[in-house]
Amino acid sequence: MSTKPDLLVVSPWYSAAMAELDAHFTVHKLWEADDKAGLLASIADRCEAIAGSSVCGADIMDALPRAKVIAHHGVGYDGVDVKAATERGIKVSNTPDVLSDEVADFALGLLLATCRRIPQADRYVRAGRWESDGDMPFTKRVHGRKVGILGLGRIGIEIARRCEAFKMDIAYHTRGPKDVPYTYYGDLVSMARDVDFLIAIVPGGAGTRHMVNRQVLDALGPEGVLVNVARGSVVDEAALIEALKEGRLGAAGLDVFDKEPKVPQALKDMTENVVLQPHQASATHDTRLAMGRLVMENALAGIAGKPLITRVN
Ligand code: NAP
Ligand code: 8YV
Repeated sequence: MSTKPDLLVVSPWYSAAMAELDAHFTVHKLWEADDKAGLLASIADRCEAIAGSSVCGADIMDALPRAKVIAHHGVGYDGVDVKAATERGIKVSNTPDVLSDEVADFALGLLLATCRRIPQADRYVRAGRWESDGDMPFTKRVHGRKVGILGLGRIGIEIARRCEAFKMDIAYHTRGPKDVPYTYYGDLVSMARDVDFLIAIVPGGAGTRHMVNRQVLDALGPEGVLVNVARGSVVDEAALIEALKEGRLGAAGLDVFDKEPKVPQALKDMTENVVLQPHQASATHDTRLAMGRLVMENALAGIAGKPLITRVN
């Protein structure tokens, strides 16, 4: 019989990182099990660690009464019922910092792709339109413009540093001002009115739900560009679709959506002013390996009764 501790994996992450779990744990893959209740019941008397990349609710915690730790894959843990975990004495961890540079690189890439219409230009060349129609219509300048960053935490600050390199005038909105050389706005609508680009990078959840609403989108305006690398829930998707359709908002670059992996057909249909990405801001081999290892280290620490490396609750 194995002496390795049991680990329940609710939902998967990068396969190369998950393969490393086997050296330390007896891994139980809930998402693959036909009889999920049966799997949970079979390990209920001994499983002390849970891990996952999406949702973890009280039902799973109650099915594993010996659980000491939930090691979440992702810095955003809005899918984990942290309140329920705390009530049950279960520690929760996430994967901050190791992905900040990656996500910030991607945010700037998405801003450039959206303003300079890089995906559209690729399609233009492939369709032979360069030869038949000549040069593509000109696009929007990025450098030297005004950017508003919604959320200036670990990732937001890295986005701001990259915006500095693009000689931008940088503003931000958070619940309180930070000790940074950028312009603070206590009011998101006012910031949206004053900037060319709005980049969302706040956590998801009830506190930020639909923060980017019709009023904010209208303040950003017909020449404005929204980049969302935060969570789908942060933006009122219906209001966004209307604003784009009616030309009240210029363009949007979106990595995250309300009901992933489903993306509204209306957004898919807008091929000229919208750039869509499959929630991949952190998805490089290096960063996903680092995130996976942090999940593993947190799960091991939790089982050993040691302080978690990146504890949430
Ligand atoms: P963080 O360090 O906790 O920063 C969060 C920032 O948001 C802080 O500046 C915070 O400032 C601000 N904030 C929180 N609640 C707010 C509210 N109600 N109104 C205004 N500002 C608010 O988090 P992070 O590491 O930068 O990550 C941010 C989020 O990015 C994650 O939670 C995740 O949802 C998302 N993310 C997405 C991807 C992707 O693949 N697209 C990858 C990684 C992360 P105050 O506390 O001062 O308000
Ligand atoms: C991942 C993320 O795509 O860290 C986050 O909050 O959104 C992304 O890095 C996600 O967590 C996959 O597990």
